[in-house]
Amino acid sequence: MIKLNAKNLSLLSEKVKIPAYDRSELKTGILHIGTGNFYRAHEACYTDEILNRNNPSWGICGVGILEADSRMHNILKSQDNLYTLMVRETDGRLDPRIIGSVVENLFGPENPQTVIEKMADPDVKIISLTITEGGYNVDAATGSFIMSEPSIQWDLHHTDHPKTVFGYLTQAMKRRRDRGLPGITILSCDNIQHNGNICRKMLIAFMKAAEPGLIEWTDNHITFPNSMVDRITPATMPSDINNLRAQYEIEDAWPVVCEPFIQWVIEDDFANGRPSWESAGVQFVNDVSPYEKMKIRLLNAGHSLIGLLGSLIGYGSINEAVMDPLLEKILRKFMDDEVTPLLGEMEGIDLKMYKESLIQRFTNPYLKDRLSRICSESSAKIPKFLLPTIKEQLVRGGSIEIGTLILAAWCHYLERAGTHGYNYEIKDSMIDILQQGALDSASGDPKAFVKIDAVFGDLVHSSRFVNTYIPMINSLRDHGIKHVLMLILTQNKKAP
Ligand code: CS2
Repeated sequence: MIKLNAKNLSLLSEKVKIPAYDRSELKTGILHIGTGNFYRAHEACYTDEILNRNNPSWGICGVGILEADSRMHNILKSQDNLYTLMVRETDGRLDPRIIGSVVENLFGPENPQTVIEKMADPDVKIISLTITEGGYNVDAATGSFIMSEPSIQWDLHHTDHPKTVFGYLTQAMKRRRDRGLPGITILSCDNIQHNGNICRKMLIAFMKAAEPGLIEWTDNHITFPNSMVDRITPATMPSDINNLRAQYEIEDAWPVVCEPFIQWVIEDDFANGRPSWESAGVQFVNDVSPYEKMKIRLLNAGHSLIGLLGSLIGYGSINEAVMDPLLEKILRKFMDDEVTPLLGEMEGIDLKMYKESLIQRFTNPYLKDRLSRICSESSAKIPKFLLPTIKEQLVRGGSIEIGTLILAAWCHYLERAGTHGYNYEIKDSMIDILQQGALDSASGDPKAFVKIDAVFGDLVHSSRFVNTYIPMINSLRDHGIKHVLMLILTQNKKAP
């Protein structure tokens, strides 16, 4: 068995691709906050590709700012920041490759000043983020920054050891301004439409309270390109670690598994240079909106559909659930009837093919993407992935049936969780509020769940929505998910 680290790279089997560049010559040009699996399968992979083509100024410094990031930090440290990317081809082939683009790793809770100083390093020209949909601290009802959030209040009063990305960025940008450094790009890589604009809006809102004098400098020196990111990256399972050992004799404590598909579309608006990621396949465009809307409303909302409905039926993984003809049909119908009419024409994109490719990607039997991953943090995902579709359809008088079913299924799933026979592993920062709403809705106040303002905003004021939702949740409780699915699918068949 060969422990993965820099010294042992040359000992690995020839079947494993290793970095073709000298990692000791790399400079850190990118600092990335949020060192989870997605970034390791996506940005770090694209960057590894361009480093192979001799671009030594774009090494990455990964930064974890949450306590929960400590395990990743320690593992990467023990492996000289190397890890294995295990690409799962649809025919079962495993294409392992060692990613070398991460050259440093810092852990904020241990040493916040080192992180702030690194962000202010003149060599660092891009700060990229995968801080999850919830990390932007947006109030779903108003679209504004949640100033009352305890960690934000902490950051306002403890500027030396912040907890949130806003506290870190503000302190670092202050140093950059005071030192007369050139601008920098803040590149959001989360699944939010207009992620760059939202990131800017939230940072400025924080600065207004924390450091108002910095806003003008920020406006003149920082760019926030919008971007669309895509690669399905399941949580790593013990069996993945064992596979790597058995098939390749690699001892890697936290490899990443992902699908072969990868896409990144970015607005070409960088304040201080960028890697030539296009040579690795990244698309640079003037306006990313159509791409992000298509991806978030079809893929991510499609995932939530399969995740929540599939959990009610009893499935464990996306591929298993999407093979169920009822779920496949409802997914297709949701994409065609409820999302596609909102997307319009997109130059260079064949929507029909795109949707077909999503079904193919979801059915990859070797990926085993757990429904629990998809359903986690739904309170942050649903407002970004699904509610805009329902709201736009309400305005234009279009169908909201399946979108509403996803919300009713979510309520039913929460209401069942923990009861006998349903061991859903639910991870959600709003779990208590959500579960209370779901339970109240089952015992007398049917609207209680969708009344949760911080998630659904004013949706409950639409009588068309309420009149669709209430029979749906009642029917789920009385007859079960399969019955409701069959009803929707057969009713619509008969419709003219
Ligand atoms: C998923 C995404 O978390 C989720 O709910 O939909 O992580 C999805 O797998 C990625 O966005 C794919 O690019």
